[in-house]
Amino acid sequence: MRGKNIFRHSLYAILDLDLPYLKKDPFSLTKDLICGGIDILQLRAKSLSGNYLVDIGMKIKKITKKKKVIFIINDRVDIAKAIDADGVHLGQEDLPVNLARRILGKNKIIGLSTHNLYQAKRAQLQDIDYISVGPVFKSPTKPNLKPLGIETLRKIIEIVNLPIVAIGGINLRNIQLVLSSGVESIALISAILRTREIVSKVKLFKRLITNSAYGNL
Ligand code: 3NM
Repeated sequence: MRGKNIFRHSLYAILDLDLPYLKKDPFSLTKDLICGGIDILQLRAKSLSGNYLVDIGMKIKKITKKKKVIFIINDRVDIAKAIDADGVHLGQEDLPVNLARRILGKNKIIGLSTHNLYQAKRAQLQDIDYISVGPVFKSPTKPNLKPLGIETLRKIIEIVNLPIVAIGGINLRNIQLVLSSGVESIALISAILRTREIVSKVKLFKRLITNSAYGNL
């Protein structure tokens, strides 16, 4: 799974179980997101206990595996290892990348959050598979983070030689601008989860991403 550019033109959904507005249980949400056409699913649940997260994670993994959707666990390298997820996504303050790599092995995906050009450049020195860059715009999910803006995203794409996932405040009004930067992947939370029409919303985003791959911007 590592090595190929699995991020190119992908839709990366983040299912954060701590969000207050989720309309369904995690498994129905996973099925809806997959039915809409996501390529990658990240599970986040900062407030959940380890055993609960393992239980939910194992059930979600069964669903993603059957549909060939990549399944990433946020932050918890132990849980990713325990349930044999496809990889882990680390923040700047989480376990160091080299330790996560030692635990997960060379075939798993490791992603790292970056929030500026310095962090993105430094990420290239580490054994990782992709970086997220954000928040590009003001994010309803993380309203306290200062947006870095589309120009900084463009600069990072130009300079950094790693697959890049754009994140933060991306919605139907601004996605074309983000796609025009040439970014590999688009990560979404509120734009696809704060709705009752998850399947149709995801389909819409996926179509825009696919169209951009064929130059129909
Ligand atoms: N990480 P929404 S922004 C989880 O900048 C997350 O690293 C960010 O949610 C970063 O699509 C963010 O609702 C929230 O803005 C993204």
